[in-house]
Formats: sequence, C-alpha cells, structure tokens
Amino acid sequence: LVLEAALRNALVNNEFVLNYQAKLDLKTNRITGVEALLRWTHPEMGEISPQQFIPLCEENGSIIPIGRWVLETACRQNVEWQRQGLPPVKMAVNVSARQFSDPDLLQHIHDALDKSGMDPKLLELELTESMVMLNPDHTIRTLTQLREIGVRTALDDFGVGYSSLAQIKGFPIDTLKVDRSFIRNLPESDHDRAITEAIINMARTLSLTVIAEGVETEAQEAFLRGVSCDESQGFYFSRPSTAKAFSDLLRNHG
Ligand code: G
Ligand code: G
Ligand code: MN
Ligand code: NA
Repeated sequence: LVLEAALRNALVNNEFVLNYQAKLDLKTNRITGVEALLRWTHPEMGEISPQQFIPLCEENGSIIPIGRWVLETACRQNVEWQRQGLPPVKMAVNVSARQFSDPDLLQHIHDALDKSGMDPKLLELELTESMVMLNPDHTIRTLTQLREIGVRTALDDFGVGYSSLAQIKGFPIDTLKVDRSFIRNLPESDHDRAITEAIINMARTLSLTVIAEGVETEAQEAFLRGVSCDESQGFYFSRPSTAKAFSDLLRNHG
C-alpha cells in the first residue's frame, strides 16, 4: 500500500531512470545492442527493485504511462549516443503483458520513434513467452505490424514457459533469449548443456538469433562461443549501468 501510493507520484517526480546493459556479439566480440532496465529510487525508501514494483504497476495499470516513458527515454538515449559519434546499437526495451495487450501500444511505439527520430530497425522489444501465448491471434497481428515498421522482437526468458516449436514457428520474432536458469550451471551441467545446444539448434532452424542471458563467467562464455551462440549478455561482460557508463564502454570497447 505504501509502495502503491509512492508509485503514483514516481513518474511526475522524476524518480525513474534507465540503466543499460550491453549485449556482446560472440563472433566479432563487438557490442551489438543494449537492454534498457528500469530503476526506481524513492527519496525516503531508496532503491526499489523492479521485481517488486513492476507487478504492482501491472495490477494498477500505471505500467502503461511508465512503459511509455521507458520507450521514449530509451529511444531518445539511443539517438543521443549516435549524435555523440558512437556506433549505432540496437536498443532493447522490456514490454509487460498489460502493455502488449494494450491496443495503443503500436501508437506509443510510433510516437517514441517519431519524437526521437530513432531508426525503427534499432528498436527491439523483449516479450515473454507467457504473454505471447496468452492470445496467439493478437500476438501474430501485433508482431506482424511491428515487423512491417522494422521493429525487432525477442522472446525473453526463453525455455521456462510452455511454448512448443510449432507455436514459435508461427510467430514473426527475430531473437530467442535463453533464460539464465539454463546458463547458471554451464558448462558443468550435462542437462543444461544439452538444453542450451538444443535451443541454439532450434533457433538456427527457424533462422532466429539466439542470445544467452545471465552469463557470469569466462567458462560460460567460452562454452556458448563453442556452440555458436550468437550473442551474450550478463555480469561477466558488463553489469547494467548508467547511460554515461554505457557510452564509455561503447566508446572504449566498440
Ligand atoms: O533489471 P532487473 O534484473 O532488476 O529486472 C528485473 C525484472 O524487471 C526483469 O524481469 C526485467 O525484465 C524487468 N524490467 C526491467 N525493466 C523493465 C521495464 O522497463 N519494463 C518492464 N515491463 N519490465 C522491466
Ligand atoms: O527478465 P529480464 O531478462 O528482462 O531481466 C533482466 C535482468 O537480469 C536485469 O534486472 C539484470 O539486472 C539481470 N541480469 C543481467 N545480467 C545478469 C547476470 O549475469 N546474472 C544475474 N543473476 N542477473 C543478471
Ligand atoms: Mn529482458
Ligand atoms: Na530475461
């Protein structure tokens, strides 16, 4: 209840910021993209984790204006980095279930792209399996419209849901993000090695890009490179950080 009351003023009081975490291409060793991650610091309560407040925003509907702010802020930041002479990178934005079912989502995306002048091809939306499985007809319609304007989509936390190969095949998505629960015990776990390889092979068959999330060690990264995983994201290469820290990383690492 205290949190909900505080949330009501968070947007107007400028209490949200975005952090950014790099995505690394495992073949070229270049940064190919970045994920925007919402952070909330309340003046008295301090930092509150998105795992705590995002479910509340989903429930009370405030995820719609907050999600809109995230989209617009991420797009503006992407354009700003290029204005500073940095190489273009894909900008990934998390979309919640309620946002995905919101009939105004496409309009909000158009607005964010128009206001910022960002190239739609650099925008990637991260959706979870559970939300795309809820209403497959709506999902296909929405994904098709996004593809028509050039916006990319990724299935986040992939492998923990219940989507079958047959269903995924019908969705015009671009990327699978292998859930970090499969990465955690690599390379030791026989099971997780087999699952990760199976997801990578499946992604290949469907011409999807595959990225591993939660990569925390050199051994995990080496294993993933060895099985031709396309990209890697996690604390090993880079933790989520401020826009300034990310732009320094991009400038120095490329
Ligand atoms: O960044 P962190 O690991 O604390 O994120 C925790 C959870 O919050 C993750 O599931 C992540 O996808 C989600 N999350 C982070 N930022 C956003 C956002 O801007 N919008 C939505 N809907 N979820 C987010
Ligand atoms: O569900 P989603 O993939 O959007 O969640 C992103 C969250 O994962 C972010 O909150 C980020 O802080 C967290 N994260 C990113 N890299 C790592 C990692 O290497 N290990 C762990 N445990 N969490 C990570
Ligand atoms: Mn994500
Ligand atoms: Na994820």
